[in-house]
Amino acid sequence: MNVDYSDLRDFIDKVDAIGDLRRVSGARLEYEIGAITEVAAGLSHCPAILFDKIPGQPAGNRVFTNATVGAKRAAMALGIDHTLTPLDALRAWKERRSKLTLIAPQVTDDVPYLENVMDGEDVDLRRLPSPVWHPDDGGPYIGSGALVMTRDPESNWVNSSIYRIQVHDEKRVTIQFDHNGRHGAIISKRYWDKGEPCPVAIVCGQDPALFISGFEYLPEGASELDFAGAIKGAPVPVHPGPRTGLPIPARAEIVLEGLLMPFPQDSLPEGPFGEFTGYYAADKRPAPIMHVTAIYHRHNPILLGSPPLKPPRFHFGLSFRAASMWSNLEAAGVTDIAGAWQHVSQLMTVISLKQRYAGHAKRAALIAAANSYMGRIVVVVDEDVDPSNLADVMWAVTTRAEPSEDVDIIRNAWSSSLDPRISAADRDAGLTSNSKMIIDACIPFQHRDSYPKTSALSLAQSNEIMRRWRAEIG
Ligand SMILES: Cc1cc2nc3c(=O)[nH]c(=O)nc-3n(C[C@H](O)[C@H](O)[C@H](O)COP(=O)(O)O)c2cc1C
Ligand SMILES: [Mn+2]
Repeated sequence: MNVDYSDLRDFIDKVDAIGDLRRVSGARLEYEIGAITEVAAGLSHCPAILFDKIPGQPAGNRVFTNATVGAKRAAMALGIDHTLTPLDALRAWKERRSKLTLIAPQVTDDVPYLENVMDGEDVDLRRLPSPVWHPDDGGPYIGSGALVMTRDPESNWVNSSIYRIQVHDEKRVTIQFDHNGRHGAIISKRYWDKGEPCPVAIVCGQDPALFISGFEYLPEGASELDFAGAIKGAPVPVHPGPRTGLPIPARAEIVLEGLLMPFPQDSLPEGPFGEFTGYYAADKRPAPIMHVTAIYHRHNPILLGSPPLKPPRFHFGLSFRAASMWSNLEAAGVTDIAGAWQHVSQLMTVISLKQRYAGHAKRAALIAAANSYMGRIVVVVDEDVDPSNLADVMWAVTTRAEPSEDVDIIRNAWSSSLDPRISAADRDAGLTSNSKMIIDACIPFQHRDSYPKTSALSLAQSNEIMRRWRAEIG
C-alpha cells in the first residue's frame, strides 16, 4: 500500500478523519503546549493535538504534536493499514523496509514553502512558534522534530536528519549533535576544517515520511530524502533553497536557511533540554551557532513538535528500532522470530520466538542485548505472548521465568552519556556503559511438553475475536 497523504497538513486531515485529532486554542508556548502534549500522550487513546490561537503569535500560526506517538498514526504515516494490531503493523513495516527501493526527490516549481519570505534584516524567529517544552529547559526550541539539511562539500551527498534546534534571539539558533558521528556533524566539520561556515536548511513541519526517515540509521552517503521517497512510493517534491541551493521539501511548512558557524571557535550555551529518558542529561553545553539568513513559511504555518516525553511516551508508536533488531536477528540466522518490540521508550526490549532447540531463546537474547541502546532489560517470550503488550510480557515473566535460573547479567555494555543511572564521575571519565539483564521468560525448552497448559486464549484466537467482535467491544 502506498502512502496517501501529500504533506503534513494533509496527514493532519487524515488523522482527523479517523477521530484521532484534538484541537486546543489559547495554550501558551511557555510550557503549556509541552505539558498538554505530555499528558495527552499518556492517555490510552493518545490523541494528536493541533494548537492554535497561541498567545503572542500571529493568527494562524499553529503547532502540531503527538503526530506519530500512537501505533495507529505511526502505521498511517508509513501507509500501513492502521487497523492492524501494533505487532502486525510492525511486521508489515519490517517486511516492507527490507525490500524498499530508494526514490530520488524531484524538483518542482510548485513551492508552498515560499508563500511567505523573511529575508536579511527582516528575519525574526519570534514570529514563529518556539515552545519551551519542559519546565526547566534552557529556552525555546523551534526544532524538536525538525530536519537539518546539509550538503557534503566533497561528494554532494545531502543529509537530512533530526537534531534539536534552540532559539537564542531573532536571528540565531543552535544545533545540537549528540556526538561527532552524526552525519550533520561530520559534514559541517568538513566546511569548518576549511575555515568556512556550513550552509544549512532547517525544515520544520515536514511530511511525516521525512520525520520517520530522519530518525532512521542510514549509512553515510545515503539520503533521507530518497528513503522518504521509498516510504511514500513517490519522489519527494523539492525546490532549491534560494540561499543554500539545498533540495528543500517544497511542501514543508516552515524553513530556515542560514550558516552554521565554525565550532568550537564560535558557540553558545545550549540546553538543558529534557531527554527521552524523562531526565535532564547535562547542564548547558556549548553548541554551534546558525545565523539564520532567511525564513520561509506557508500561509498559516504548522510547526511539527516532537519533544522527548516521560517514558513510555515516545515519538513513534511503532517500535522502529525493534523492527531493525528483528531483521538483524534474522540476518544473523536466528529462525522462528515471532516478533520484537521495545517498551519504556526503547529502554526495554522484548523478543518473541518459537523455540526449536535448547539455547535458541538465549541466542536471540544475546544478539538483542548487544543491540539494545541504553536499555537494561531484555526479555524473551514464547510465540503465544504478544511482545507489544507489556501486561502479557509480565504474565510470561511471572509464570515462566525462575529468577535463580533464567536471569543473566551482561556487564559493560552499550549505553550513553544520556543514561541517568551512570554517575557523573563515571560519565566524566568516559565510562558510559551499563549492564543488561536478560530474562528468559520462555517455557524451559526441556519442559515444554509437560508444562501446565495455558487456560488463556492464544494470540491468534484473541486477534480473531477482536476482528469479529470489534464493533461490539472495541
Ligand atoms: C524527535 C527526535 C529528536 C532527535 N533529536 C536529536 C538531537 O537533538 N541530536 C542528535 O544528535 N540526534 C537526535 N535525534 C536522533 C537522530 O535524528 C537519529 O539518530 C538519526 O538517525 C541521525 O541521523 P544521521 O545518521 O544522519 O546523523 C533525534 C531523533 C528524533 C526522532
Ligand atoms: Mn544520515
